[in-house]
Amino acid sequence: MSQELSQETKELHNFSLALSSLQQKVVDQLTLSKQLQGLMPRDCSEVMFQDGIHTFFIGSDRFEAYCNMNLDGGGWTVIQRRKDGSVDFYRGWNDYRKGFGDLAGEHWLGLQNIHALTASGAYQLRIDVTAFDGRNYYALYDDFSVGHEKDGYPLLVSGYSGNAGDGLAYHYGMKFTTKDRDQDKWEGGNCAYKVKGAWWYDSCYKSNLNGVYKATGSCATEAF
Ligand SMILES: [Ca+2]
Repeated sequence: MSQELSQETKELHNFSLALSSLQQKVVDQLTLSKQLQGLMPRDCSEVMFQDGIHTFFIGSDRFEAYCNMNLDGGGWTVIQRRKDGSVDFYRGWNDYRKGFGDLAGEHWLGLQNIHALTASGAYQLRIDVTAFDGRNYYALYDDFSVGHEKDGYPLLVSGYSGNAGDGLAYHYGMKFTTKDRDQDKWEGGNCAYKVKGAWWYDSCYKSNLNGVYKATGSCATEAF
């Protein structure tokens, strides 16, 4: 009897040791996963890369984006680029949600990625545009975020400086509208359909950076 008990005690002891080792392994895994997360960049400001496409991680999400490491101190994660009209921007909700185009050329990063990014920390937004006369202008916003999909990916942007004019104040708090999802404030119809774009339309816009691409021409300055 005593021998059996002793055997059982021994087994229990071994079991306890095994359990403790298992617990240690679980702790190690958690530590490792946290350490890896720290090593995995969430945007271009956390890397020492050169200009180009890089992979980022936010929580369990993984996405690719183009980093501009030269402009205004570098570290900029590009969320939209248009330069030659090679990519069609008159698209529906799903494309604007997940992103489209060529990251090295014309593209839209995707509302889901932009939301995940701007929900993970504090972000500035910088917009650089070239006018039809060839001059460059910029708008810098100190605070920029895009809200959750269930709220319509609303635009929250403030703290303007620059020489392009504040074309986003009018759009503050607006939901995102595409030709197949009217979330704008124009009761007469869908702004995206009307002006062939996709944006945080009110009724309808003072900026329309996903609108029809034109290499030459003139532009209207009044809100439609
Ligand atoms: Ca409408």
